[in-house]
Amino acid sequence: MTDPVALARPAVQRTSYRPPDLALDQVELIFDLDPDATVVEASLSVRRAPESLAQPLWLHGEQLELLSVQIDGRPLDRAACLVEADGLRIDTAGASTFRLTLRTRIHPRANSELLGLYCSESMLLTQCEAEGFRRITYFPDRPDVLARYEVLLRADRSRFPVLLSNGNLAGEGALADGRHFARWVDPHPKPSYLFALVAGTLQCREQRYTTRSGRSVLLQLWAAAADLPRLEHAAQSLERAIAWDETRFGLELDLDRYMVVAARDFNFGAMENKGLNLFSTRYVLADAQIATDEDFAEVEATIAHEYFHNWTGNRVTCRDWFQLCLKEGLTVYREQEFVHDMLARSFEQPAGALSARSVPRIEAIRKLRTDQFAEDAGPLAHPVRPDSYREINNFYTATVYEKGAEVVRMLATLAGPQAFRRGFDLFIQRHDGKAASCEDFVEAIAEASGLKLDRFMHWYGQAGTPRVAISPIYDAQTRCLELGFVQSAAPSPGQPNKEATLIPLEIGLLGPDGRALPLYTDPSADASGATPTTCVLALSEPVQSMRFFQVPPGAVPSLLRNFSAPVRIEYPYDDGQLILLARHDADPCNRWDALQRLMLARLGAATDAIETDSSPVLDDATIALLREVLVDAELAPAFRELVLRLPAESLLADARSVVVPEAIHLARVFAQGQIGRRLRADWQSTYRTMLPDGPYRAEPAQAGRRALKNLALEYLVAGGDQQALALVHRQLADADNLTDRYAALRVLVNSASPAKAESLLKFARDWQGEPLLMNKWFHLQATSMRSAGEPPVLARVRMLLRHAAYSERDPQAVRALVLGFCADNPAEFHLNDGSGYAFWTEQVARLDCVNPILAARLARCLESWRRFVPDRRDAMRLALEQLAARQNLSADVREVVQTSLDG
Ligand code: B3K
Ligand code: ZN
Repeated sequence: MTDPVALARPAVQRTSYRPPDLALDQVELIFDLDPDATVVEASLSVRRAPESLAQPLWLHGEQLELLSVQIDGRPLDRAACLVEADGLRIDTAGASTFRLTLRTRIHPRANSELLGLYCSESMLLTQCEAEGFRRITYFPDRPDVLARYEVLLRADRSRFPVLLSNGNLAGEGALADGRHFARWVDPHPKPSYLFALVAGTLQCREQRYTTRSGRSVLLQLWAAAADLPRLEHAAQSLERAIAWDETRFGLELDLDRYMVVAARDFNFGAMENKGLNLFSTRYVLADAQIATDEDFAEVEATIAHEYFHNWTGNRVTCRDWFQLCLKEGLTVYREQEFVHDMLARSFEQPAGALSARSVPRIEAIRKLRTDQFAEDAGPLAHPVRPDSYREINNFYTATVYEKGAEVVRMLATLAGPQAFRRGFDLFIQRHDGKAASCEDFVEAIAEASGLKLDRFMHWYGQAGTPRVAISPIYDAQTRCLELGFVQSAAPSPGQPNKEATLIPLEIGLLGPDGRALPLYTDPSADASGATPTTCVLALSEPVQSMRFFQVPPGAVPSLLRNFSAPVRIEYPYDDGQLILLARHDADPCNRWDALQRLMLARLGAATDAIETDSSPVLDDATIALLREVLVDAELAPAFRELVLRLPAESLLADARSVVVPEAIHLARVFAQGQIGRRLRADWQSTYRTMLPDGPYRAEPAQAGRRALKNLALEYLVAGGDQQALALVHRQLADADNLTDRYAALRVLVNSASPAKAESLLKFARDWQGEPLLMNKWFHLQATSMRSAGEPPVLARVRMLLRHAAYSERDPQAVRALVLGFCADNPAEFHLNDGSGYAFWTEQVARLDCVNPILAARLARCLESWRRFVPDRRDAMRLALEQLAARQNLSADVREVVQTSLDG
């Protein structure tokens, strides 16, 4: 539905924050649930701030039908209430404490935005973050108003046998006319965005967990009956997450009951509602037939993420939505640490362990560089803590989440583990049960560590990715290496000038033989002692330098180890130095990074060649280096797979001054073919060596072997190996798991094989009753590569829009098919006939009438239009302008489109 206030809505400014003018001691909610018309009675125990008494009371509210208002049990005169488009103004005649009772009617079935109370299949459920509670009842719907909630749910028992809300079950029973009730009491004060209810036909898998203080907690995971066996992995992940938070952060589960519910229609991955997490099925259900290894990992990480919010987000919440990164950045950081520790547990033996453990970190770095660096360089760039927004839903971004996590990681690096933990504890202790700001967090870390963090605050306030240019001066006589550092940041929308910030830069030095050198920062240092081989420099000036002594000629610096800050490093590495780092760096992240740099340079040169109609080449030295990695049994298979997988087209685009999508695509296809063909024998033996040693297990070591095996398959087919297609078909037929089946199907679909149509049909026939698999099937086709003579991928996408398993009301299906095509298939989306942009305009406009949050996500696919070759640039600008000219755009889409054009 189009938001009628979209055009009028002014931007919200961070500096305009005012504390709430009321407090709520208690909130009682009664729901008479019905998909067509639900009646909500909300009783709020209000205490108004003395200075606000002369003003009418303001409550947020949207799309509500107001039935009645009472104050202290007395009906309020209609004249004392003014219903506005975005809320309700009530004249409370100067009363300071009173009980306000509001009855409203809402229409869950008509709610296609999936914000507030809505229907998913036969279920009723809620999504309130960020501002969805105001679509349930009139309320001070802001995160700094915390209250205790008691909830009474009433519904028809046969249609809604299960009735859930936050907290503990305080009673349930039968009512007249086949109806029943459940009463839930949440002992912990919470903001309205953490409210949740679920009603439907669900079953649960339950277990008990004893916390470290000896409390027994009931853990329940709810899903449709048929999905019950698919909750095992999530249940085990939840137990691991609870235990980890106790040992690693000293945080215990504070509830008697903790519930997780799987729902098909959900706008995001999951939601951390207090004691009642809601999950999109994709992020909670897993078994070998419906989930890939990646999905298993994502389920574990998401279960953990939502659980960790119980403290970072729920017990300590955000003062206002500008502080979103306070809960999201910190929780992503905690999630990443959890994933790392779980992996370290499964790779305890030394062979390949270091490289195996580094895989999630490298994945995180790659994601940040691909998604967040691009966001930071475009018109929608915003600081980790934005300064203004029109629609907060548009700010659940890679910057707030992923860069937000890097900001927390930098604090941990600067403070060191013990001081960071002391600061974290201080933050929790000080703000428990309250709403906090980013300053509160940084102050706690500063206090516990003694660090001076004033300059560090620029990380919260400045958009854009800082650059650190590093230049070496080596004096052979004194054996002194001086590194000069210049930090800078390009202007970003609304921020023409940037200040120097505090950057932790972890570095090491490699001798010409690849050995780690001790870092002597003092000329008279005694070379006999144990001197560290890695250190963290804290850069805080625009220009500064650092000297290292007793450095042999030919030493090579390893910079930004473990990606210690979200910056771009510029250093005049030559190929020989990169090869040295790729072979020997003690930091696996930098080994990977050195190879990335080499491959980006080679692919850049190949793109140049294609753009100028000459023949691309790939030199023997690069091929030889890739081979070394491929056959190095000391390295974990998962690490080798990461290193050997070519950078995505979107990352290659980031390195171009002008993006010509088809040239980038052809360059990547060329390199893939070369690497496949010239290393054919090695890929063949890798495929054989990596074959499974037994039935499928979703555990990291096996998953790593599968990943490398499937990469081998991809390269073999790309290299034109005639027998490889037979391997693909065999794997497709014999696989006992989705990872292998899906990988084989992908390779086949991206090949020129005429058998692909039949295999695609078979997959759909076999799995038509499984929405999760049908979405994968959509995504695979939407992101597929076209062979010579085939029609454009868009023709297939348009056909699939009419498939019975596709619905534009289902966010997962839309993400798989429409967003899959527009965001993850640059070569086909940016065809120079403009067909992709016409499709985009049409789909954004359609979706905006159904689900503006999702439409706004799709709208972002043109944000980097300015970077493209003129014909595409102009076509994209035109598409954006056409969309902007439409009258009834939602606030969500309008903000994205307008900012893309203006910025
Ligand atoms: N907090 C939710 C995301 C809600 C998105 C609202 N626009 C999930 C998470 O980050 O854990
Ligand atoms: Zn989160």
